[in-house]
Amino acid sequence: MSKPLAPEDLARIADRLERAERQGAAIPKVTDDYPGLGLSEAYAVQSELRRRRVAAGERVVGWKAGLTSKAKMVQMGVNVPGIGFLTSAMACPENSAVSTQRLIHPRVECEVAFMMRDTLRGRDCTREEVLAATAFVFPALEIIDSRFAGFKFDLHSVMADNASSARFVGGGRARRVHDLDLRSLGVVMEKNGRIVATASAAAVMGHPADAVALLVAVLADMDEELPGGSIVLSGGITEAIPVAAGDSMVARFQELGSVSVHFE
Ligand code: 0L1
Ligand code: MG
Repeated sequence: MSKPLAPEDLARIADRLERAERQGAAIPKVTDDYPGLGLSEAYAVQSELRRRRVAAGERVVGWKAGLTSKAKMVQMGVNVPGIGFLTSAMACPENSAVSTQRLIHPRVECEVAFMMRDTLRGRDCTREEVLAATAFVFPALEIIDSRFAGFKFDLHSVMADNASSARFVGGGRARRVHDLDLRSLGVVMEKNGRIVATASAAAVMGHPADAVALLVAVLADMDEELPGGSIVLSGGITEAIPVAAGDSMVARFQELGSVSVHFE
């Protein structure tokens, strides 16, 4: 077992990640310099990044589960899901133009988003509890942007990096969960009018609500809860699609309509 990192080391890692994000410049993954970084220390760095963003005036508007589908795990070579926070500064309007200027190597994921009505807490949260606490679901695109060179990392590095969170877009139609079978929802991803991926939402842990339950359990490990009023992104259904300035992405969901974004 390696020695725990000192608080100054965790602050230094947060400094590096914050600078990389602000400057849009990649850095080596955290474990290259801190091979002993544990998972709880990685989440402590993530919490420090969250604290700094809130201190700078951003609001935490929700959370995301990441690496929740086989396609994503295979793409990234990481086989354990994790979570990240979402702030008001990351939210982009439906069909808006997102600047790539401050992004390093953005990729787009299509996800089922949950709007929570009730607060959830605890390590044993179930799919049924998630569905009962959900006000509605809607389709979303998440724009991820690893701060690490070559988009290459391990689980601990990427969780310190807030699970590669960068921007997100909600759109389509809000639907009540009890009017849908979330497992069998099909989605088609298009880049510049061409189909680049298709899948069903069951790809996310068998049911996207299970990803929300997992997120609640990870929050419980940090002595935190998922507050009512939070947005939750349940994880990329297909692999993430690389984008650059000039590209347009659309995800067309069965039952939920479509959500789109452009890059400039
Ligand atoms: O939202 C995600 O699934 C991303 C989690 C972190 C891994 C990645 O950057 O692909
Ligand atoms: Mg995602």
